[in-house]
Amino acid sequence: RKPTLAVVGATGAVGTVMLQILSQHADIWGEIRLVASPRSAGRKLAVRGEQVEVLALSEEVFDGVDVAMFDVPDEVAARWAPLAAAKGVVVVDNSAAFRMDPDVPLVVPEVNPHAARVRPRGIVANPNCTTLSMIVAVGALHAEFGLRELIVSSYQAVSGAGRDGVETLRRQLKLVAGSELGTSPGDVRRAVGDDTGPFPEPVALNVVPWAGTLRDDGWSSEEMKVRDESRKILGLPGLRVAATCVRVPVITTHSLTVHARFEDEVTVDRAREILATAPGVVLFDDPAAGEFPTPADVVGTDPTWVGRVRRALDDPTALELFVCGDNLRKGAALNTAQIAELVAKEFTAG
Ligand code: 2RA
Repeated sequence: RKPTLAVVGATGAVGTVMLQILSQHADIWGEIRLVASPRSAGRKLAVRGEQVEVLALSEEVFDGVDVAMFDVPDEVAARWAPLAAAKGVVVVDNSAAFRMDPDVPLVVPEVNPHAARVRPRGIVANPNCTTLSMIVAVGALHAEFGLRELIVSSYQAVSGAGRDGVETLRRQLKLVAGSELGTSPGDVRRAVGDDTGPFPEPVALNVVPWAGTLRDDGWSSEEMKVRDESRKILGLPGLRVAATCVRVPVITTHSLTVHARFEDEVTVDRAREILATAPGVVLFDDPAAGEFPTPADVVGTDPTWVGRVRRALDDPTALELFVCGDNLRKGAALNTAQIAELVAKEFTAG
């Protein structure tokens, strides 16, 4: 039989992409139920070419549901995912509420698909978009070379902060367009005003070395997620990881520079072969021809794009990469849908 799916948070930035993906992927689902906050209930959204009414989140909404994809704030997921799981629903959750719970697998289907089968709490967690934007490429290299250390810097798109992030950048871009701004200290700040939306500083004509909330010793929550989640997904609890997360004026698609150190010497030729054949990865790397991934070209696509593959000049065991991934697709909705599809196979297999 075809399993019943609920999409919880169907009206958000990621929920919208979830519905597009459900309309594009093979139609493996029976009923698809759309769920959101009471504020959005009654709206109709298109999925699989049909208009479906959005239902208000309640316990009853999970009656008869087999799998639920959640994209809601952490505190909403923390309350509702266990309630749904208690009704027998397998919850695939894209919040941070359960990612580091030892009884909740953290799954990237190209890297650790088997982890999705062991879910003592009935919940499978989807990683954060920053981790997801590079982990498929890094995981493929790890499988061959054995990863020892990861040093990354992110260049994160504003849609990682939701619709508010996108609206903030668009508003600020209008305020600075066609101007001579960006030539003296504080001129951009004065032009965009005090309302910097979800960001601590203006993001138009700027880069902001901050994403998430403050954690111990000056680290951001986003940087801690990259470290903790990479370790869990790769099954390397002692992996050395250092991340610096930066917001840039890009609407959608996170980019990262990656310095990855491995157990033994690596060659660029072998690394390129691995990246060229790894599922979910596109190697796009010919600097002489001006070819490398950029967010403006990658947005709207599914794979993890890799370019600028070099061996570190001072360490023959390390590689340098530039990686781009659409933070709303692979970084959120797509990976969640891929996990849900893995779980769905258990139902269709009987
Ligand atoms: C961001 N990674 O880009 C976050 C969203 N979960 O802000």
